[in-house]
Amino acid sequence: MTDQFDTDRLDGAARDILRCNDRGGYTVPNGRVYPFQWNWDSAFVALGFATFDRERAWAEIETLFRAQWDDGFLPHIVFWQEDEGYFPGPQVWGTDREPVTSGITQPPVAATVVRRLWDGAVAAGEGEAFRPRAEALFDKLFAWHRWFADHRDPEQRGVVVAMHPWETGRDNSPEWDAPGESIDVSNVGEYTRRDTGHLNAKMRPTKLEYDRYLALVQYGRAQGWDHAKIATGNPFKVADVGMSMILLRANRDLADLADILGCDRSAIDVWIARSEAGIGWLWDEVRGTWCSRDLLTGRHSGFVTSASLLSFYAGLSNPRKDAAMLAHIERISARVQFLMPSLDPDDPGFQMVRYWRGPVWAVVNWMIGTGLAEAGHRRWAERVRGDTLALIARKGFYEAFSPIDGSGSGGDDFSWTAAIWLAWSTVPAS
Ligand code: 9WN
Repeated sequence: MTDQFDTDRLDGAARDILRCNDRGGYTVPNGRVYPFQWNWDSAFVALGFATFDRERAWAEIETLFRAQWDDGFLPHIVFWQEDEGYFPGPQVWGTDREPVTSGITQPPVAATVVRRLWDGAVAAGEGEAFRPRAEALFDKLFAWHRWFADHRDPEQRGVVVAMHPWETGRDNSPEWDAPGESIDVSNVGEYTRRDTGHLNAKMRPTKLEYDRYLALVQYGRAQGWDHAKIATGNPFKVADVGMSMILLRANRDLADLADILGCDRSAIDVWIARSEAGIGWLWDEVRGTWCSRDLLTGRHSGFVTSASLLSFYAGLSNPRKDAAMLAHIERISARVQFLMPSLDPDDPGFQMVRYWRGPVWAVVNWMIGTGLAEAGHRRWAERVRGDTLALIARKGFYEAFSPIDGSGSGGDDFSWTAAIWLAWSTVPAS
């Protein structure tokens, strides 16, 4: 599949993007639109660096964890430097921390990445050199995952309850439309968005969605970013299928790391068991899909999204549900040129360029493809990988892509897209 691409040239371009977006120990997703360090972006970026600069890959994660709070919370943005180009900036968040951070988190991909960095170091005969760094990161990852158990699963269901759409990383997914209606936006006040100054507004969330994002930031700030208080009274509490699958996977990788490093894994095993027992709550029998579920109303979203397909990545195995998800892939593949759209193209709300309502995201494809390959669905895994590479080779390193015609959407020269290119250009999905 990769033979049709000019792999050497594209590998070089991808490395150049990572180097260019490197701000010294951390990488911005895109210099103009996102001038700070983002949590799950950095995890994926480390996968890219690992293909040519192992030291720099580890540093990416270590820098992120320098912003960890004492209770284990790991913020979604670290504002290492001032930059007027992004809204909402540190003053709006008002977390009063050093370094300055946001007050919400993002999907916990990092443990899975550290597990891979470790394997890479061992394969290169450098395991012992990296062991102290792996041990230090293990403790920090463990503290973050414990924070999830303490603050993002208030009913102890074995899922991850997002307190903000930004926390899910899938900001304007239609999964948040109905739950978002209970957010009071009447006191949000005036503000100026910066994203629509950089990018076509058609590719971005709407004004109503931004009002809701800001109302939730104002709510968290009014609670002094006390996550226990937020978990009790937040007007938005949605068990996110994406984060729930990603955390289950991350806990499996963290447990493996515990074994490798000789650390205690008993608490991690409890979290895994709780997830395995509880995640069925996110299966929508009517729609026949995994999807998010509003904790406040108990309602399933009913949407088939790219996050629905992370069940394989999570290591879940159920013949009936797996068959249903594979049937969704088959159906969707007949409707689009490039897998995997972030929303089912048969959904009336599908929009090919509006952010998380249609476009393909390379990082989500990496997780879907990895999971499908591990579950033995190699044909689909290779299709997802091949489509990802074809999109990038044809159009460039965009933030996301139309699944219909492949056009790039969002920012260009995007770090995580470059990273996934590097992680996938030479090796099959695994
Ligand atoms: C808000 C940086 C981030 C990604 C998210 C993506 C987008 C931010 C925004 O950009 O979110 O966190 O302002 O749109 O949705 O997944 O981490 O690339």
